[in-house]
Amino acid sequence: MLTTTKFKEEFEKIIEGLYASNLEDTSSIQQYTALGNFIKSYSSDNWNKTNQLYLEEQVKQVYYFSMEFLPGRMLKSNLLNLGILTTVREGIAEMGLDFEAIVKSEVDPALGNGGLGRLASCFMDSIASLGIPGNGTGIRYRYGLFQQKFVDGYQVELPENWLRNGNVWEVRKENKAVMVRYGGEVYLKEDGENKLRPIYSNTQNILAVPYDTGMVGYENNVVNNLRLWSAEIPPEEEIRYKTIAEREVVNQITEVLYPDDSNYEGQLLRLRQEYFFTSAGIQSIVRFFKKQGQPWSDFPNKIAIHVNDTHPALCVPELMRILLDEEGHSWENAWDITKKSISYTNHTIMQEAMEKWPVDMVRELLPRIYQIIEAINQRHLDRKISLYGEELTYRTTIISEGYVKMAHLAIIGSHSVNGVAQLHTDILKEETLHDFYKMYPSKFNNKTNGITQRRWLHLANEKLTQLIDDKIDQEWKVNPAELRQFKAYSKDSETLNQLSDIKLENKKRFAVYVKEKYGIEIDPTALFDVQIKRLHAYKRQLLNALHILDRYLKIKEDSTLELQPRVFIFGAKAAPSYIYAKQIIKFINALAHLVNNDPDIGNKMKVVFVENYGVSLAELIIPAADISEQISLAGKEASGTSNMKLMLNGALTMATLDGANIEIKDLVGEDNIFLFGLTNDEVNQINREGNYSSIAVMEANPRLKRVLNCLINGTIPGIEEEGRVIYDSLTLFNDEYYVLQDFASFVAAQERADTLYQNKLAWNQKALINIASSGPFSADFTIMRYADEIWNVKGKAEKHAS
Ligand code: 26Y
Repeated sequence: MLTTTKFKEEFEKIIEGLYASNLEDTSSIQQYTALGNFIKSYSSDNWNKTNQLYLEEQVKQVYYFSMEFLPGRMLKSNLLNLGILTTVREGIAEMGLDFEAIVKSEVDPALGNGGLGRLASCFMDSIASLGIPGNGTGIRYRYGLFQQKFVDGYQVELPENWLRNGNVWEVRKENKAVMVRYGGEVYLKEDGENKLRPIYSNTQNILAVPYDTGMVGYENNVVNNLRLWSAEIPPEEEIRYKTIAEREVVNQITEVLYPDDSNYEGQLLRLRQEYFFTSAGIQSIVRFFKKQGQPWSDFPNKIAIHVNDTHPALCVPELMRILLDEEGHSWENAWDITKKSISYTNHTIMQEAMEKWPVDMVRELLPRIYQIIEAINQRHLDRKISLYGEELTYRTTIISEGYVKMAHLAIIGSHSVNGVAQLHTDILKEETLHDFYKMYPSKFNNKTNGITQRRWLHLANEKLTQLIDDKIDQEWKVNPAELRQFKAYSKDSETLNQLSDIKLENKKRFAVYVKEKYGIEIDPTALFDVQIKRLHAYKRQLLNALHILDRYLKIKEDSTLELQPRVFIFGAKAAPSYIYAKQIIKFINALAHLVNNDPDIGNKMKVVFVENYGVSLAELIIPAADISEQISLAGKEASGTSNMKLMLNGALTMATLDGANIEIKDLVGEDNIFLFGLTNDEVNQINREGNYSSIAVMEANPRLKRVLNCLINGTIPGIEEEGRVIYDSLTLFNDEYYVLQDFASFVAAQERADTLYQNKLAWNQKALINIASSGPFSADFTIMRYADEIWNVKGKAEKHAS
């Protein structure tokens, strides 16, 4: 047991050892580093023991391959999971230090774009907390996702040098490095035993060095591993690199994260990145497996390889390459092992985000891998044509029209394909991947996303956590389904008042941030309306903005109007190359400027667009939200996960029937959610009929027409160009995402929300029901399903019953 006294002693020793100075002379960054070191050594025993245990007991392990991880700050989450948060916080306070300042000194590693990366990190937390033997595999980017600043309302991107002050959590393991080979020539040569062996020449060899970070499980003594790979020049090949430019090519491989999440760009460097970490990861798995000395036929019983979207889909040919070329397996054998070991999650149905690589590029960069992909494809076609005919089979080809289609490779090379919410999986089966579904119906399954309640409730909303503990005790912390017991308090006025006090506190905390950062005063008693996610046309931040504009005009028209005061909060980064998204940012910022500075408006409305939205800001905003805007066009958002986090913190969802919103609706009931807009079926029908006219919709709705005119008539200063582009996209170009079609029902739903907010009791009841219904979205449950139904791995203790 750690006592505060013991902690203080050790902490002061670390400070002295690290900085040769007294506490008073240290900065909060130094204090943070010291605390990080303390935590690392406090948990190192368990980290080591966990590794040893997995090795000795030869348990099956999962390797979760993801190009992106968004772990958020780790100091507090590690303390929480180690069960020493309270002790350490007390100790820090007793030494006269500022705990929150120390916490904020940690950089938030932005090694991902959005939902997919954050999901990977929620999964790491749940895998460790369930005691599942699991490892993350990814890239140690030198620079994370760009930092976003607004200059005159425009997004400006700055480099994110997250390693500036070092990284206490990672451990460099140069003794576990492996070599990744690119380019050169390869040909197959008889090896004397009647086997063809590839001979490589002129390859470029890059050293992949792993950096490991402990993934601490919740109060269970488990510490799993997240392994991020970094590219270096192999020391023995230094002599070959004559110029700085040549060296740069190597450094570039893991230099920076691609900042795009929905628009595929066929860049050679990205393909290099993808092969770099999949090859390094697979090599290190095979090395570990061989160390255990088990028969190869046991590989799929000991190893589960999960590919998070297609970015790591080269796992398929890379595992084949090693089995064939280095371990001498027959094709049939290698293929059997590969398919049985690998599983794949799809995160999008947006065509423009589907990865496909030009054949020439793959062949040149990865000649042997390309040969293997060709052979996989040929065998696939040969086998399936007789069963499914040419037409269907050719639609499933991996290589076509000069491209390698990564989703096809991932599906053919794996035993499981899952979507991330029920509707998404249905769309994959019925539409996007229908041909594959016909071929392999049993591969397809749904795994609705989940979130870790530890970060998104325990840490982000300590007061609410305390209230729930007081009412229903602590069992929900290890079995989140128990949150449903909180429903018993939905008519208890004392609890409802406490709930609303907590929300108010959280709103005040956010208001302080807004005031300090932007000088904008927001009223914590107003309704806080929140949309936080990447900026993309299909997510329809525009619809939200048009509603704001509509309100603004209403108040301008009649200043005596009694409207529910609202604060509209946005957080969103746009991909640097996504011009339209950037124009929408400028438009919203200009609208915010207009609204916030208009004396006629005052406190009736404020618009805040926070800069540089990311995990840490989400932790501040989500507990303060009253309304959660989940307003994508039905059929477009695979799942969404901020919808779950906001619900867990008592926000009511303003939702289209898209992604996991549908499951939220099923859990809370239609009375506890605001639904609006076209359904997926309706969208399909309109698409089929092909007679949508956004201009007709605009002409039929004078209020909408008035709003749209403001984009081009100078009402909003500073958006001459952007206003025109947006106006045209919504009218002339017929509004691809049906923003205008859904406008009227959106505004009506917002009016219902205003009315309900007037009735505090009714609102708080619904908030409570949302919190109490959110247990099933725990990532712990999602991971249990992956473990049972896809990976076939077991956790340490079956204490979590669903
Ligand atoms: C190929 C490259 C351009 C690319 C890079 C990143 C393509 C996609 C992505 C990331 C996609 C992503 O974050 N998708 C989101 O995944 C979440 C977790 O499953 C879902 O909740 C969310 O609906 C989906 O948009």
